[in-house]
Amino acid sequence: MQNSKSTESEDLRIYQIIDANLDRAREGLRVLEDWARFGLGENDSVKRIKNFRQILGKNHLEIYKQSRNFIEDECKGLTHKEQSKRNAPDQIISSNAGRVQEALRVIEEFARLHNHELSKIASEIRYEIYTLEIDLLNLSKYKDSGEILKENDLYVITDQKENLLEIIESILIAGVKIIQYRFKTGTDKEHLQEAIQIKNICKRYNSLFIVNDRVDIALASNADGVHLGQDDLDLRTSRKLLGYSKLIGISANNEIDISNAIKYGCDYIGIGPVFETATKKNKKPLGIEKIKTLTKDLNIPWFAIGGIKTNNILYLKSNGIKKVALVSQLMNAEDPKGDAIMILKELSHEN
Ligand code: TZP
Ligand code: MG
Repeated sequence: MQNSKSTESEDLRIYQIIDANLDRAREGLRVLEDWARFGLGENDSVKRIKNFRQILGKNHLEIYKQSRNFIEDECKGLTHKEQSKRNAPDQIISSNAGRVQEALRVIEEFARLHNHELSKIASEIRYEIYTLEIDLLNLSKYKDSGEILKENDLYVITDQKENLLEIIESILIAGVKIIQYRFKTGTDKEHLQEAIQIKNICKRYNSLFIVNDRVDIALASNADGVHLGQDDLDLRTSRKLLGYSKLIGISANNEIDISNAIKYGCDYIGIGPVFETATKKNKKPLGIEKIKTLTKDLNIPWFAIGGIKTNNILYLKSNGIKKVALVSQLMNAEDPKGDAIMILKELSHEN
């Protein structure tokens, strides 16, 4: 049986463990909070994290803090070489979320006997941190994807081709950063299989992979986004299903569809056809003037589409149309890489 002295020193050791882990959890939470605040501008997440920090702060009792003065910690200041390798925000989010989860688990275990309330709180917050971590990682990725959309003027849409993977790789080598996978015939199984293959290639080139028409294939292939036409699943439902983990692009060719797309929070719009195109034979071209009118107050990224070729890009640019999406010019090219390089060059020219 323990005498009262050893019980007292055991209590102090437990208090010290709780004290150290409350500090750890609160520090880790502060890192996550600052990324949510300054890195992502995500007020909801900031509030959520601040709330956890405050609950832990309130439960950081004086007896825990006092225990620091009694027992020397020989391992103080030890670092692990992995710590110096963390630099990308994603790694910082993951490692700090992990740190908070571990610390809370320790608190949960050691507080169980003498502070049941704290043990319960630690367990509840720990579960919330798992989802918070995923939310922050998704938001970070969503934000990065949005930047790629903003910064890149060429958006390439695929067609069904025997050597599609080869074509895609060659245009990615050329520097294309946005690929939309468009399929119209075949089984869902084949679509998903090909989507995953293309996603993997795009990932190697740090390029966006967007799935046309299908929210389910976008989710299953872990795409960066989905592109929806007016007859596809509506934007509000799609956002509900996807949350802010994926970009949503909308095809629109009139004022109402454009204003609805904006109202319900799409990330970019494809507007066209600008010119006549064999890829969408039944669609009447809008023409340049109409496109200019439709887009004059747009302040999200938008891409003109339809009949855009190497020979009309400079003309579009001289009319203020700077971002373009195209299918056949690159899908049917003899030299997709060469053509992509030429188009990228034309788009980047100041004029
Ligand atoms: N939406 C409006 S026009 C179009 C789409 C998908 C097809 C564009 O294809 P192309 O071959 O670049 O003219
Ligand atoms: Mg569609």
